[in-house]
Amino acid sequence: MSRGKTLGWSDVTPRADYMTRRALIASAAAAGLAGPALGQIVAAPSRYSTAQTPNTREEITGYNNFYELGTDKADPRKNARLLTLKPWAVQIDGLVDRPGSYGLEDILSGAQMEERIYRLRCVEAWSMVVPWVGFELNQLLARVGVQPGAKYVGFETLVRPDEMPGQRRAILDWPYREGLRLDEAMHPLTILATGLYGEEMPAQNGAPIRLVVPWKYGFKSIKSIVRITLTEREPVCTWNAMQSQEYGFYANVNPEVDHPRWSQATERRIGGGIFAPREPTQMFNGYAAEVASLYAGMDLAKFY
Ligand SMILES: Nc1nc2c(c(=O)[nH]1)N[C@H]1C(S)=C(S)[C@@H](COP(=O)(O)O)O[C@H]1N2
Ligand SMILES: [Mo]
Repeated sequence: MSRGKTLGWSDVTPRADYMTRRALIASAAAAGLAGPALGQIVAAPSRYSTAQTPNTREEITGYNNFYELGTDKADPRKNARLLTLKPWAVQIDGLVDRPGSYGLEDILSGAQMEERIYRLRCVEAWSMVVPWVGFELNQLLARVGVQPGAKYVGFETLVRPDEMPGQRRAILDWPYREGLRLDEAMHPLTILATGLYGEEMPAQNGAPIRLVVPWKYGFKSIKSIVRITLTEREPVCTWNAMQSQEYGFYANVNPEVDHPRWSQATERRIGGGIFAPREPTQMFNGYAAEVASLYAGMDLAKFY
């Protein structure tokens, strides 16, 4: 981890990966920018994308978990228009060299955007494939300078009950909070997503900026982030704090460790139709080759 000097984006984005033209337009639009020279952008699929066919935009934006906007799967889309997305800032604090409130435009200005087609496995045993647009969280962490004592990263969602009807009720202990171990946060699969299907992130999917950690149950992928805190201690996570027997801190997708109230061995792919057979759930949601080494020697039934 670099420390002691101010990092420009060019210092932390060594790879020559280029986002698609559509993704670039989306991120530039999200940042309120005119956009750089589009002609120079080369479209290249990310090596981290799955070859599976993504779910439709209708499925991805119409079947959501975003309790701030309601608990029914159709509520978030219905209530999406209530949310004010501009201006948006993210407070970055705790064990970092350059704490502060970072405007979204600033965060996106130097980020190396890519399209990442990822599998998404909800702890409720349904799944989708989503073509996100985003950038690796490690880019932002390098830019703010992670201090040596930091071992975890905590995240918080916006609290704005007048715009988020779900927050007027004590469904969860607001703000929605999540966290990762620092090595999980630094992993190249872990992204901050600002769009999907090459367009600006719909509010119901966690606009303007949300976490995506594809090998963990969906509840770890916290939406509409306003705060990122580097800590020495494991951060409080909403679902884990509420029901720790059912939702662990790690929440790695694991077909061998059942939820106390249902099996995690199989999943229902959204959009498959009522006659489609359930699909077997894969260890680490199919990302074992990339992430299993993070948990070497850990008892995954104990650290669920
Ligand atoms: N702030 C916040 N983030 C959240 C949630 C939520 O209720 N509030 N739901 C989580 C759950 S359970 C899942 S499965 C995913 C769903 O993301 P999607 O609606 O984009 O598919 O978002 C996660 N992030
Ligand atoms: Mo979920």
